[in-house]
Amino acid sequence: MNQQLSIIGVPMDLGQNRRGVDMGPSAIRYAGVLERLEDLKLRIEDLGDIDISRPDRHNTQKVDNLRNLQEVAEGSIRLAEKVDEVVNKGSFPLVLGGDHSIAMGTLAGIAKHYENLGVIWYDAHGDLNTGDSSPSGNIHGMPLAVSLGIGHEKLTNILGYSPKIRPENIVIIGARSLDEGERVLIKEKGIKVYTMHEVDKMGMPAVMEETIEYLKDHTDGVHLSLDLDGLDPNEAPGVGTPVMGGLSYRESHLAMEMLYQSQLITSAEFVEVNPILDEKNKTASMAVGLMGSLFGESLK
Ligand code: HAR
Ligand code: MN
Ligand code: MN
Ligand code: MN
Repeated sequence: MNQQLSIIGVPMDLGQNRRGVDMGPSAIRYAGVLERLEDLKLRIEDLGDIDISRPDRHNTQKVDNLRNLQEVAEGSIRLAEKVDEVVNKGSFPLVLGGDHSIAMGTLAGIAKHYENLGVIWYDAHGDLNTGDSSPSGNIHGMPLAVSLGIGHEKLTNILGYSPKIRPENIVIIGARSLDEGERVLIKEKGIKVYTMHEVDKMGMPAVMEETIEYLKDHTDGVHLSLDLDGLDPNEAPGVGTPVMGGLSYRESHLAMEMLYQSQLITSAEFVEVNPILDEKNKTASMAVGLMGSLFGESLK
């Protein structure tokens, strides 16, 4: 794993309806991310936060069932440009959300540097909706589809190219809330998914072994997109769209350790931390704990 690391905060809350997730980056910094990773002898720079516009939320317009389309697209472009810079100088981008719509920008900045970027989508949701299939119009439920080139052109064409990733390079882990349109897309595109059913049946060690084996041979880099709602809301309550029956902290910690040992991960983002819905910054602390595990804290 690359030893120079660049932290980018994205105070984005326009990809969904609930207030507070824009404070995620602050909460994660407050939970000690810099100190924690510095202790691992990583060279860290904190690039601060990307500028996100603050429209009047009472008067937002939906375009083609896409809430805050213009503002989300603009923020994603700014993030993509920053991530691109970081990868260009050979540093590992560690992006802190913000809602999951930011993954479109992160992936846009990263994928142009790879022929075959792999993606691990650790999430209760598939985030494979389009304006047509979305029950909510919330763009945070769409970034994986957008990165496959499916969706509104303003989103799919960030940084002027599309698609960013191929369906066979994606592994979804922890899914337990998939909409009908998302199920169809998963089948049609042959996307690999370990739902909670598979995790329960196989156990996390086997899921991660298979995931690593699957991605190892045909990718030249792997991005980890970790939505904190992949974890169980009893343990990680500070998320906007909790779904019961999720992954435990121990399972997630092990998953991160196995990824560290694989040395496969070349970029990462931790999203959907909402400190207003949290209990004593527990979810942000959990995110920081998982980052520690991802960078080898307990194994070095
Ligand atoms: N699938 C639902 C929708 O599209 C809920 C999406 C919730 N998304 C996130 N990201 N929290 O995973 O509206
Ligand atoms: Mn210290
Ligand atoms: Mn998500
Ligand atoms: Mn989710």
